Amino acid sequence: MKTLRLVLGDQLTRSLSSLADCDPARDVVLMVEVAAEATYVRHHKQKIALVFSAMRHFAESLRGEGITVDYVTLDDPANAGSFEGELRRAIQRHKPDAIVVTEPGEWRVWQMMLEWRESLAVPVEIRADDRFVATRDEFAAWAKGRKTYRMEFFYREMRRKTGLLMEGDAPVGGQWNFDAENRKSLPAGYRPPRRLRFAPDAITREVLALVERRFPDHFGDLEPFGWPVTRREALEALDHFIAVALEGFGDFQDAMKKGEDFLHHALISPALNIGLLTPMEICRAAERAYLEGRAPLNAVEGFIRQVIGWREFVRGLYWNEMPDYAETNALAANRALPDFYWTGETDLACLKECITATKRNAYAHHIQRLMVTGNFALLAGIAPREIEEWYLLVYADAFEWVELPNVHGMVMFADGGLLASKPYAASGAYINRMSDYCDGCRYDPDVKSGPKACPFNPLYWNFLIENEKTLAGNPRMAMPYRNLARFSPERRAEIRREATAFLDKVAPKRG
Ligand code: FAD
Ligand code: DLZ
Ligand code: SF4
Repeated sequence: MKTLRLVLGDQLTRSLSSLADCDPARDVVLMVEVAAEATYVRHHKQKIALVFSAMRHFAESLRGEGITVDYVTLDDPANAGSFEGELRRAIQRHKPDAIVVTEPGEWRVWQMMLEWRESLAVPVEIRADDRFVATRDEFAAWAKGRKTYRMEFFYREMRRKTGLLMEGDAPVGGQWNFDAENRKSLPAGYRPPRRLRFAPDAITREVLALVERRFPDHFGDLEPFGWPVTRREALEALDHFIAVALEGFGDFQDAMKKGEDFLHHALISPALNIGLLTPMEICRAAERAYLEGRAPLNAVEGFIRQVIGWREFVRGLYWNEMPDYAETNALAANRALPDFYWTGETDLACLKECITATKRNAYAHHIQRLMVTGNFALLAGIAPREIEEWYLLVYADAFEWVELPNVHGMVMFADGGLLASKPYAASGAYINRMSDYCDGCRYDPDVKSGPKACPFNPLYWNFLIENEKTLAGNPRMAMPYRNLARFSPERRAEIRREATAFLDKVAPKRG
């Protein structure tokens, strides 16, 4: 039986379920660069370049094994522009008996695949994506009967399942979680390790030219482009992270520093999310570093928790809750995304720093995403859809299964607390404590009102006032609401006035 095997741009893993029984003598692997995927949101230029270059390299490596790969480039004059159009053309060319695909990472594409089973003349088999630690069914079984989902409990299940950092049934070190040790700010004069960048080869250079030509007005700087685009490069990046940065990953996980875009973060999410690495291999590599005394437990546990905890948890939640999940708006947030999210032109120094880094790198580290651009969007009451689209297109690692729960649930609390027990709302004091961004900002994090006041301050209290009905009963919000209760009516009115005047200027209400 001749099988056509469609491999998507974030499925670049040799052990992919749709490639498992590939017969090089008969089968054809189909890979397609299509305008619909490059433009359904206006992805950062580096993200398109990453996906296309990694696809082209993956096709080469399959060909090296003797597999026939039918690769359609974006510039092919006959390119139909969509997955379905290209599948129809490929059916004409190859006359397969069956089509095999691995389930996609986005609900949108999942719906397309379900339709193909009805609309294409050839039977379509959709296989599970087994590149995750937990299956969709496992998460659903764990979630059943729970009103809210908490990562920490799911994470313990994943530790037991994988045996990572386990001694029998007990966690290594006697604790599941060492997060309390992971909130250090950087010492003065601290210099983080230098990170690996990969010089574009001929294939990548060709893709860079294509992206510049076809997507000149998409967000972000295309060059310098240094992301790993092959499995070999991704493994090198992983080794380098473990050798130079993992040691400080825990201690400085929440720290931010001007001009330092990467600190001790792994920089592996783009490669991991397109399939060049697998979650278990990166966790085993980190565990080995601990066992061999090359990295401390708080760093290694923290890192493994992000991967088999958060990453698996948000994926499970996404598939369990979609499509209704994306529609919720528990805080009725409805303001427009400020223009400066696209330009970086703002006098709030922290936002300027994180947004310009995002433009430069198609990357920002977690705490920048959560506590700067995310925190501002939460406090300002930006419409969830607008901020979600921004996060989906600006980062090289953004695919909806991982982006949406992080933005909708973790940042915006739009799911009313299904994912997080409380909103991650913070005033300027938090940003000042965890970064040096406030030094030299025209605003002052210690000033509460007036023209010098850090805008995060009135916005923080205004957020609490506006959402009092929804949030005041949350036990984890008891302290901020106790503090708010001490404010005089005049002080509350002043906060409302200052915050509204600021927001009406940068983020007018929709509708
Ligand atoms: P590190 O900080 O070194 O962490 C190691 C790995 O852990 C990451 O590569 C990632 O695979 C995993 N991880 C860490 N935190 C999370 C998390 N909250 N959810 C899922 N996986 C996690 N991650 C994405 O991969 N794609 C996204 O589109 C994405 N959008 C985000 C949006 C917001 C608002 C927030 C707050 C977080 C988002 N994250 C997303 C999670 C996290 O910020 C990135 O995974 C991380 O910054 C990637 O960089 P790194 O490889 O250097 O990660
Ligand atoms: C992100 C992306 C882009 C920009 N382009 C393509 C493409 O041309 N062809 C392809 O197969 N995949 C692409 N991707 C990744 C898909 O958007 C991704 O596979 C789906 O969103 C499902 O997760
Ligand atoms: Fe950001 Fe406020 Fe600090 Fe300026 S003072 S960098 S706006 S937190």
